[in-house]
Amino acid sequence: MNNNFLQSFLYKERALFLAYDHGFEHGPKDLIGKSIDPEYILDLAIKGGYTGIILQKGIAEKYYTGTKYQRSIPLILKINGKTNIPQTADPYSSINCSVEYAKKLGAKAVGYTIYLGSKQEERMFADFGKIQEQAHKLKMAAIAWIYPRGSAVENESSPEMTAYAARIGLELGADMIKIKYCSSEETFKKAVRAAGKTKIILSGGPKVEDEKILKTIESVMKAGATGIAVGRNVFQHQDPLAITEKIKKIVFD
Ligand code: FBP
Repeated sequence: MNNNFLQSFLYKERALFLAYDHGFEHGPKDLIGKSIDPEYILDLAIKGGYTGIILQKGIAEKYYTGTKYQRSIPLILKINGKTNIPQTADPYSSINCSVEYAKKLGAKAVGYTIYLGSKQEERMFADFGKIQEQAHKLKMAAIAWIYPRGSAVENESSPEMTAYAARIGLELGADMIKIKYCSSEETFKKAVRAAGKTKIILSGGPKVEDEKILKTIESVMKAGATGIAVGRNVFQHQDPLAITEKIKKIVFD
């Protein structure tokens, strides 16, 4: 069964998402300068030509739904989240919004984080199973953030764990899987292959030098990724539009 639920998020069959759920995941310390203001981020996403914006429910309600932004950029509503305050070895990220409500807010996709290898992984597989079916019933895409994390995980970014994350996404029926970088183009290619017909996007990561993030993006695109979801490397940059242009050249050209 093939679906087209991702179509509104693709340009030249590629995806470039601006992630903005860090206020929840890491706290406002990540949102330096103007990036504390959701309208600044939404304007940036539109000016920068991003093909999707990732928000949590409250920001969507107050800044996106029924506004000019809703008419200009498709929304991926992140429907679970956790903070980094408890030092939990085996994390679980709880659901704070239903798929139906995400649809009401104008989302065309929902996003859900799974911590592969956490002692609570089975709860997340069960959650995602229901979310995926509900999303497809409502003609929305189900995007899985899959991050190896937990007391049983020795190396969160090993090539094996990265490919395992990709494969789990395929087997769970995700339309798109957001994974972190592993060591090289070669190893990332294995993850892309493990995901089969499910599209892979890179999760940007903490702010690094321009050259490093651009090289990583180049390497994942060569490995067959569909695109990237980037947050801190753009909105923590001194010139977010300039770095966006450089990223776009790699992703779309
Ligand atoms: P970045 O590009 O800033 O890394 O954003 C991607 C993302 O997945 C966000 O959606 C999320 O807030 C964050 O990374 C979670 O990262 P972690 O769980 O590693 O702290």
